[in-house]
Amino acid sequence: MLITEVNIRKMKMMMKTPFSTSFGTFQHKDFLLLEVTDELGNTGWGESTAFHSPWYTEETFETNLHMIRDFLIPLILDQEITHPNEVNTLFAPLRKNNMAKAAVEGAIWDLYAKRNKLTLAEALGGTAEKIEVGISIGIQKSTEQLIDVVQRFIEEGYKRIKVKIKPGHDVEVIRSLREAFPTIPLMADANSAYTLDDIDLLKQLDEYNLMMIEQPLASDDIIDHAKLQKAIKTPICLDESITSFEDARKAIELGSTQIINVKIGRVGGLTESKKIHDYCMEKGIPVWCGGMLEAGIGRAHNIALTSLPNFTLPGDTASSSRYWEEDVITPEVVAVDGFITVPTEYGIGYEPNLEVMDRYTVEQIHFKA
Ligand code: OSB
Ligand code: MG
Repeated sequence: MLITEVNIRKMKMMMKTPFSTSFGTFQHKDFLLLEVTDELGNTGWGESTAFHSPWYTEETFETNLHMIRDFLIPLILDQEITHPNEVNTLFAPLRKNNMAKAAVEGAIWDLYAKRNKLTLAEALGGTAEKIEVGISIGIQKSTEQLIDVVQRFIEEGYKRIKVKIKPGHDVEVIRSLREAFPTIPLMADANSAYTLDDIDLLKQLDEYNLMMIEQPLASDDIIDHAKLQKAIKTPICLDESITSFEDARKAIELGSTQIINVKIGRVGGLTESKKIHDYCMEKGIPVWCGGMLEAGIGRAHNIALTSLPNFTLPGDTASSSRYWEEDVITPEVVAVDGFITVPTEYGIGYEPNLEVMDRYTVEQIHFKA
């Protein structure tokens, strides 16, 4: 297929409720939507998942725009691509900037699937008809409020509850939650807020039967995580530290992680995500699909990826309505009793809702071969 056109939309959407983590609070999301067109008029959609500030990783939506506009589009425009697996190789001379690369690569995967009359899930080799999802809950004003929020999401059927922790907001919070909900599948995400000096505190979490603790230590570390894992029983799940297949291989080899959170953007695309998935499956390491507070296009990509067989733990891909007043796809993503049905239409399986999209589009930039 020949890529003949690319359209970038700069988007801004307000979150229904602010989302707080150890590194900051999200009130809105600035992001990019990409539409690629081939010589036959097929189209594919991608979403850049970077945030407005470099809190989670070094990328931002502005650095993504710069990379996509000035470096990545020139590499794919007027370019013959046989399979989306080739995009990784085309982008390899450019270092990092994984979320920018993933947005473009994702659009090409969608285009490829549509052109070949496949669902994106099928194109990736996924087989699940429905996927199990959990929910990630931001830091709340009080523990009472957190318990109310957890109660509400359990009633909605989410299959596991993830709560954010940070220094001063950890063991006591988890203790209260466990007391209120003795048997729910529960986990904590620290977003790199601790160091090995906190080892005694992190050990205390072993009492509360957590499924895992996500990214307790530095965002670029795999050495200290291996030391920490030797000292605690709770399985460590790496998020920020895994930016490639090579990171995953090394972290598993060192014993730094027992579970991996795969985010398509963080690892640079669907091809790399699948490579990590396959390797983890071989090594007996379960994976789950993380979230970046995506709008519908990104959410659809997550669902397709999660249909692969080693996504055995519930991911963070919740209903569109958990984040947005209205989403940019039709139908919106809906989790029923903690399950999302993998769509059966070709490509990402959801229609872009241009009317809604236009309402939140700040600017469009068009490229033609
Ligand atoms: O660490 O997974 C994370 C949100 C923003 C930044 C980082 C993370 C998160 C989440 C929410 O946990 C994921 C989602 O619901 O999309
Ligand atoms: Mg995380």
